[in-house]
Amino acid sequence: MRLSLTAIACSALLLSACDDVIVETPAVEYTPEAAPVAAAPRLAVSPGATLAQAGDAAPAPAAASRTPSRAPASAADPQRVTGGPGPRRRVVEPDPPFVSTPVATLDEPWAMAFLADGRLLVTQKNGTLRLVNVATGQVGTITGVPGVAYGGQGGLGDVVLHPQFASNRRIYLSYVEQSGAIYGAVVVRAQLELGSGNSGNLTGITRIWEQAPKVSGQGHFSHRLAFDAGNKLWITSGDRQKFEPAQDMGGNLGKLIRLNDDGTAPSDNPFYSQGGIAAQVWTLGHRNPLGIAFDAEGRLWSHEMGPEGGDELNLILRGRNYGWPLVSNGSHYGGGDIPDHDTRPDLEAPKEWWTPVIAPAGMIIYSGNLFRTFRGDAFIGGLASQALVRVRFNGTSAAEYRRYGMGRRIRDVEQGPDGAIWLLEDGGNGRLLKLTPPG
Ligand SMILES: [Ca+2]
Ligand SMILES: [Ca+2]
Repeated sequence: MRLSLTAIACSALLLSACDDVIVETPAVEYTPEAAPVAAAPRLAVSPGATLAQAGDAAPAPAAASRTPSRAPASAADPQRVTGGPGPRRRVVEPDPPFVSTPVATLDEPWAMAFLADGRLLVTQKNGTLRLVNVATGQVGTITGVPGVAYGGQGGLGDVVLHPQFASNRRIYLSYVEQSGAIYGAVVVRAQLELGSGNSGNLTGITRIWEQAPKVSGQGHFSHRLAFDAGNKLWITSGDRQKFEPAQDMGGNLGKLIRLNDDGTAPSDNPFYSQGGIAAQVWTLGHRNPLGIAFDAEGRLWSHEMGPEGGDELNLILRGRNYGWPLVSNGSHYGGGDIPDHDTRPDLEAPKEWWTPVIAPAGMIIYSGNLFRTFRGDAFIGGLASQALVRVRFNGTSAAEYRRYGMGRRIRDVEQGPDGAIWLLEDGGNGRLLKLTPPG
């Protein structure tokens, strides 16, 4: 193990913010092997933790009982080395490291995506697609959105741009549809035609994917979307609160889905040779994944809500089984036991997990230049925890690093074109917040 000069300096000075220091010494390089991230402390579920039951269901007034995490200022924490060759600049992160500015107010906002011109598409759960001029706070409406089944956890869901949006004007939307007494999420693609004054219209709507089977109830749709650099579309598909379908390769509930941009299954998917729905599947054994993001190395990370306890952050690996409902570090609501992940090493364990729950929703892995010390860290919205949860990675390890109380349930997180971080508060009169460095 190589001990860095920075580590020695941090030990000597016991600076609480030492892990945010970027040191002026080109001779010292961060090596993952030499700087393991300390495991986050585990707190037992408190007697009052029944609020966790509402984490992914309905707005909960109380916050989770776990105290905001401060990673120990140990010499083991990796320093952040940014920039190219040459002298390092010393950067000490302010605490808190951002100021929050409300920009607009929306009705049950759920997801957002920036256009290249800096304006922001925002979905509202009731089926309305908004276009926000974030410079003025003015909010317009994009018409032509298909009818959605609004209720429970369902409605209009995610919105993402095709990687070649500039030339093809294509966007992708997820939403819930109803057939009689059963429900399921669908994904469509459409052309976005922009009008004047933050207005616009969708044309050429084409359905490219749907949950199968449709089932009763209006929970755990998940239906978060992401594109990778190779134009593949990723869809999180929740277990619809039906448990066993997450292990059934005859359906796509409780799975992570990987598709070509036209909805067909790529021939290099892990279960492609099985045909049918299995051909769409990348991973299985998921519960309610509401956040998905790629890191700078192209690794895919997804978080998911646990039951009573056991929220997870998973590194997504081709063809793996993530265990739900066979194992969970949480328990069934009301205390029914579920074996923990460590009882089944054949099933992929989370890289970080939370009990009590944070109720994660939305996620970015920061790659901007506005917050230099944020680069490479994940920022996860917290519903029950009413927080922005920051996770630091060390290769394929991950641990909560900071937790910023926001006083409201946070539904989604995005990174803006200028590197600012944007949050959507959950529920009626949910505000769009812009986070920028203080001062
Ligand atoms: Ca799991
Ligand atoms: Ca358990």
